[in-house]
Amino acid sequence: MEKELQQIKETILEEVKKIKDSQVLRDLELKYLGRKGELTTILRGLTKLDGEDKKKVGALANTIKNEIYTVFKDLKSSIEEKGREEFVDVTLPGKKSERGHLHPITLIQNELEDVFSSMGFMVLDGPELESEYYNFEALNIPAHHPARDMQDTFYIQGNETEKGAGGKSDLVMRTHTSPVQVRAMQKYGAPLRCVAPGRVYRCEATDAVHEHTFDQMEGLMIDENISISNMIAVMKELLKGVFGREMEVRVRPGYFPFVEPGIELDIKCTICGGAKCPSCKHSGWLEILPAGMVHPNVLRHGGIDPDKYSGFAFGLGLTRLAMMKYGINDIRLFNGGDLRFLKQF
Ligand code: FA5
Repeated sequence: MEKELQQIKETILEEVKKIKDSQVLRDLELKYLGRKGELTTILRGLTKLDGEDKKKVGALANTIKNEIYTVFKDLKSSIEEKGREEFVDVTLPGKKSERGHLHPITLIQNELEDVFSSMGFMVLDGPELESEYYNFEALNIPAHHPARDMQDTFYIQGNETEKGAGGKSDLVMRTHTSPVQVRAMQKYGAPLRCVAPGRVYRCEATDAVHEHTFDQMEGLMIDENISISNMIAVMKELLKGVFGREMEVRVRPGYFPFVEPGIELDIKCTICGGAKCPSCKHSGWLEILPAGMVHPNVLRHGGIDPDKYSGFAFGLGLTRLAMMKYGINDIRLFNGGDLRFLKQF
C-alpha cells in the first residue's frame, strides 16, 4: 500500500505540472480527491489494515494527502491571479496622455511667418553667436562708436576672421536680429524681402519688460523706389495679422545708425489699456517696433547699390509683442520654465 501511495503521489505531481486552466484543475481534483477519487479510495482502504501497519501507512497517507491538497491550493491561486492580471475592464475611463504644445513665442512667430509669407517675404535664420562685423560694423556701427553702448553686449573671445571694416573681429552673442540684414543682402542681393526671427542676448538687468535673452523678428524689404509708405503699410499689416484688429499706435523719431530716418513704433499697453502700469513702465505705451529706411552704408556692406535701390527694415520685439497679445504682465515668465504658465497656451 505504501508503494501504491508513493506512485499515485508521483502521478498526481506529474499531471499537475501540465495544468494551465482552472477547469482542468477541477477535473483532476475530482479524479484523485473527489468522493470516488483514486486517492480517496486508497485512503478508505486503510480501515482494512490492522495494528502497526495501520499506524505507519496511515501517517504516510496523511502526509501525502496534505501535500497534494497544498499543491492543488497553490496552483488554484496562481491560476486565479493570472486571470486577474489579464482582465481588462473596458468600462474604466482611459489614462489621459500628456500632450505637448508650442511655446507662446513659437506660436506668435508662426503666425507672423504666415503673415509675411503671404506678402512674399522669405523666412531666414542667422547665427546667435555672431561676429562683431555683422552685429555692428556692417550695420554702420564702427568700433568705438558710441552707439555700441546702446545694446549691452556679451563679448566672446574668439578668432573669428569675418572680413569687416576692421578685418579680424571677436565674437559676440548677437544683440539683435539686424545682422541677418547684411547676411541676406550678401546672399540674395536685390530685390529682397525677408524676415528673420530669432533669439538675441543682452547683458542687462531684468524687470517686467526687460530680459537678457529674448526674441526679435527682423524685417527687410529692398527694391527700387521703396519708401516710408511701404514700411508703414507692412507694419500695419503685421499688427493686424497678430491682433486681428487695428491697434492704437504712436510713432516717434528713433535713432539707429543703420537706418535713416529711424522711427520707434509703440503700441498702447494692452495690460492697462493705456492707464499706465509696471508692464509699460508707467507710460501707457510699449516700445515694440523700431524701424527705418536702410542706411546707404548698410546697403553697400550688403553689396547693393544705394543709388539704384532703397529699402526699409524693422526689428520687432517679438517677446514684448507676445506679452501684449496674450496679456502677460511680466516678460520673465516666458523663460521661467514654470509649467503652470506654459500649459495655458
Ligand atoms: C534694435 O534691436 C534694432 N536692431 C531694431 C531695428 C531694426 C531698428 C531695424 C531699425 C531697423 P532695440 O534695441 O530698440 O532695437 O530693440 C528692438 C525691440 O526689441 C524693442 O523695441 C523691444 O520691443 C525689444 N527689446 C529691446 N530690449 C529688450 C529687452 N531687454 N527685453 C525684451 N525686449 C527687448
